[in-house]
Amino acid sequence: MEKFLLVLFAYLLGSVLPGEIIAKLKGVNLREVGSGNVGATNVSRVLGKKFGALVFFLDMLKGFIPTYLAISFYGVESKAVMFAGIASVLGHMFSIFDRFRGGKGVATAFGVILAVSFKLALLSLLVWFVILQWKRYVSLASITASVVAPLLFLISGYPSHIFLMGIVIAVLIVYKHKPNIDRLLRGQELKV
Ligand code: NKO
Repeated sequence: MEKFLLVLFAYLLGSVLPGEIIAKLKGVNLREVGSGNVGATNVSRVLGKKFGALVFFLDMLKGFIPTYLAISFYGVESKAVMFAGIASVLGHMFSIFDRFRGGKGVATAFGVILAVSFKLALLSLLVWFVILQWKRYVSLASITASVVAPLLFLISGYPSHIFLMGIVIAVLIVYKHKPNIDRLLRGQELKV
């Protein structure tokens, strides 16, 4: 029961979309500008870097808090960690407060990884950063880092459900980047 409530909390917290709320307060509808996404990248495009950083931080906390709680209560060996992590990302991507729309899950997934391992979070961030510097596409950096992150869990000897959590989150992130992938293939994706 407690575990179920924690997973529910993760989904509900994930469903709160800081990007959308902050943009609305500034009188902007993110769906109509830039990439149309509610994530940190589009907020940064439309409202500037400071707001982008704020949205990244808040979206990241939505993954970090429930996953960290699950690990503190039940230990990383518990499958509750996997369910809490996936639920937070699902909340962000398919928000109950926004007719099951939402963001692409990258910052929230980063928070989940950070709760499991500071070292692997830093490594994922490094992958993201290197691809961004090299190719100048945020989406490509996010897709690559999300595919590499579960492999890092695998080779670092984490329990198999943590690896599975990473795979599920990576598949969800790639799925949500479908419009970006189409634009990348057509050479129409926006560079930074
Ligand atoms: O507007 O469609 P867009 O061009 O905005 O946005 C594409 C973008 C959407 O994601 C975001 C969040 C940006 C976060 C920036 C810092 C990310 C550091 C991530 C480290 C690795 C995450 C790995 C996840 C693993 C499962 O992509």
